[in-house]
Amino acid sequence: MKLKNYIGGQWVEPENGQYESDIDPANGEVVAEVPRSSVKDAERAIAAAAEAYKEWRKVPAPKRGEILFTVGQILKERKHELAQKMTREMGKVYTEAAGDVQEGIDMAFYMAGEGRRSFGYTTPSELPDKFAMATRDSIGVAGIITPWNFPMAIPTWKIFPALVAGNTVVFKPASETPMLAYELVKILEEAGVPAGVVNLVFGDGPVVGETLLTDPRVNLISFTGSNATGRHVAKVAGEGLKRVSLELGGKNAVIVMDDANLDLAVDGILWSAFGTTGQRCTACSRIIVHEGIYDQLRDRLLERMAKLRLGHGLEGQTDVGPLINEKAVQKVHSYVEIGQQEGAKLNVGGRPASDAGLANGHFYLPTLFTEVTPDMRIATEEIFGPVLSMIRVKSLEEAIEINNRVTYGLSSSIFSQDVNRVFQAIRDLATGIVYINAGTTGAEIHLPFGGTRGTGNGHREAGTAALDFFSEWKAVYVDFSGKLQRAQIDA
Ligand code: UN1
Repeated sequence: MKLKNYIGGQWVEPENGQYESDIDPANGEVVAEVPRSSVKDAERAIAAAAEAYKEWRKVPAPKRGEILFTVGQILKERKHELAQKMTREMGKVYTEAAGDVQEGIDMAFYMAGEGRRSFGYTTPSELPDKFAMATRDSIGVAGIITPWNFPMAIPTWKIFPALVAGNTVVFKPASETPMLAYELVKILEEAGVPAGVVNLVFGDGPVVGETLLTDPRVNLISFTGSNATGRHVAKVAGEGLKRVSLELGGKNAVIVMDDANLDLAVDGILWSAFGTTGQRCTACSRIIVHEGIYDQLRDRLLERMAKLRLGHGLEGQTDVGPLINEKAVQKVHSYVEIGQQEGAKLNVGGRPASDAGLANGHFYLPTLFTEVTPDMRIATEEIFGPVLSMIRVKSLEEAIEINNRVTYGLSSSIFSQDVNRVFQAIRDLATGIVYINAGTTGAEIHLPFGGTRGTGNGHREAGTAALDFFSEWKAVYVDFSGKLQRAQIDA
């Protein structure tokens, strides 16, 4: 199948005629051919979005919301088919792919409702016979740049609030997951999004993404990806005074106290460390464990890790799918080598999987390091793979301090049954998301999503926080006194 760009309501070939292959990471099969678009394609899409903005901003927000409601209905009908395609294109196991589509469905219905809310406020004026209110205004053209690890959820977190708030969109999805982006935009078209309101341009970051960052007709950039690229995005888009939202990953920790329910902790750790093969921004890659239960927890984890089955995500018995590509395998493996050089103890895993049946895919064995100290690179840098590091502590205070020491601040979790410890952790864990007695993944779409410090630049996605990013405030003063009233002077 040959995918096309979607510009100004037309499905079009890239002007340079260049394509590349979209590959199934579990077996190397080609899923689709994808445009490698040029700057010209990106500029045409931006022009179409700027033109369409003139009308879209005036469409009543409840009407914009109704279109999103239809999008939600179609996503729901096609959930199974979309999830299957996602597994083939990206590797995550089918049930997780279905969850990824479900996030898109949830976001569609949630943002559809925001069309009838998007509340501003009224407030008394300091002057008589004068009315004051604050309303949310649209901004313009949003450049949406998304990663491959949540091929449906993350684009919907960005595109749906952008649209309901009255902005138009140029969408540049990750090169690794074009098929799901294509399916999403086809659904937006089918649901009645007018021509030019959403445009899709496939291609490389340095070409298509860069054009979005530099073109003055783009007002907003919403980006999820690596910390290094995020800094580049902030710099280049900041130069043009664009509003920029960045979500740049994590080094998320689970804290396990000596009073924890250990069965539950083991379940939570395995799910958040090895689900999606560790390729979530929210994935758990550190466990900070009280010395009283350290050995016991390690043994239980090892026992359960030995049972994890690797395979194609469409095979029902698979627990852990492949990494996204060969480069990811090399990166993960280089961290395993670093961990060994640093003196951490490799307990299990630590190499690409070599079983028959996995040879053509990018599989890596779930890996556990123990005797990890808090400042080792494996304990501070984002690995984005199935590698878990176990750190020993003597107290909750020490655990929290270690959690907060890294540059990332997305998600954290604590397993404890002591209400005092739990509330201390809620107060002191310096991350944007905190879980109690659950792993570090599983954010719901109606709460703010994002993190502190190196995880981003202070914005939040999802929830009503998404509208704060995709709209700006307009303060309106209506004077019905019939005379000149001077604020601060006549009051
Ligand atoms: C991501 O990894 O970038 O909380 C998104 C979670 C999912 C979203 C993760 N709902 O793990």
